[in-house]
Amino acid sequence: MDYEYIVVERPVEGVALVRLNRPKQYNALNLQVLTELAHAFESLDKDEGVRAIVLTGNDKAFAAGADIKEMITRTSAEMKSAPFVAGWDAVAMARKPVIAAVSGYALGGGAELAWACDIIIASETAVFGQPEINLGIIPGAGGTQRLARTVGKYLTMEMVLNDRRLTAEEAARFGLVNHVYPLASYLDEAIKLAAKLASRAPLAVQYAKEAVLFAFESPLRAGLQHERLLFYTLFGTEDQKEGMQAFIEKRAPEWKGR
Ligand code: DAK
Repeated sequence: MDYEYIVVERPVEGVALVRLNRPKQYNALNLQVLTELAHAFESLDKDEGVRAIVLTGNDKAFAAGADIKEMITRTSAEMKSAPFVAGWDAVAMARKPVIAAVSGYALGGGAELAWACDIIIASETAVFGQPEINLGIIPGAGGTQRLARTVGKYLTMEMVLNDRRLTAEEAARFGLVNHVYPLASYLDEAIKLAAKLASRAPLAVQYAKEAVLFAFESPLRAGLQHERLLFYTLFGTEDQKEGMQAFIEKRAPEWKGR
C-alpha cells in the first residue's frame, strides 16, 4: 500500500517509526489516515525485523483529533459502518511495544491514539486533551475508558466534561506520560528507548506487554492466572534457556525470538 498521509521509516535496527504526515491540518485523522495507520501497524506487527514501533506526528501536532470537516455530515449509521476505528484498534492491538512520541497538540482522537500506545514520551510543548464536548460529542476511541483506568475518575471527568487540557509536565505528574524531554530531543529519546526494547528478548517483551494490558481488562484473579500461564509458556522458548545460560556464563544473551 502506498501511503499518502503517513511515513514509515526504520531509523535503527529493530525499530519502525510511523509518522503522521498531514501537517496543514495538524494531522487531523481522516478516514484515509486511519486506514493507512491500520495497514501500517498490521504489517509492522507481522514483520519479524520490527521489534518496537514509535508513533509520532510533528513538532506542532501529534494529532488534533479526528477530522471534524469529514465527520460533520455523517449519520450515526455512517459513523458506525465506516472503518474509522481500525486505526486506533491496530495501534492498541499491536503485539509489539508501541511508543508514542508526542509534541504539540494531542487532542480528541489524537490523544486517544497516544493512550492506545504502551509508553508515552512527550516534548515540553505537548498538550493533551479531550475537547470533544465542545463539538457536542464525547470521546469514542477509548478516551473515557483508558483515561479513567489510568488517572481515575475525577481528573477524567474534568478532562472529558470540561475540556481540561494537560501540559506535558502535568500529564507526567498524573502518570500519563513516561518522560518529558526538550523539543529538540524527544523523538531521539523515543527512538533510543524503542531500540532498547528491540534489543530485549522479543517473546518475553510481547508476553510482558500482553500481561500488563490484561490487567486493564480482568479481575485480579484472572489476571494473575493469565500472567502465570504466559510465564510458564516462556519456559518453552529457546530465549529463556539462552537468557539463563548467558547469566550463568556471565555473557550477553543472544535472543532468537523463539
Ligand atoms: N479536524 C479537521 N481539521 C482540523 C482539526 C480537526 N480535528 N484540527 C485542526 N484542523 C485544521 C483547521 O481547520 C485548520 O485548517 P484550515 O482552516 O487552515 O484549512 C488547520 O488545521 C489549522 O488549525 P487552526 O487554524 O485551528 O490552528 P490553531 O493553531 O488556531 O488551533 C487547534 C489549533 C488544534 C487548537 C485547533 O485547530 C483545534 O481546536 N482543533 C480541533 C481539536 C478538536 O476538537 N479535536 C477533537 C476532534 S473530534 C470515532 C472515535 C473517535 C473519534 C472519531 C470517530 N469512531 C469510534 C468512529 C474522534 C473524534 C475527535 O477527535
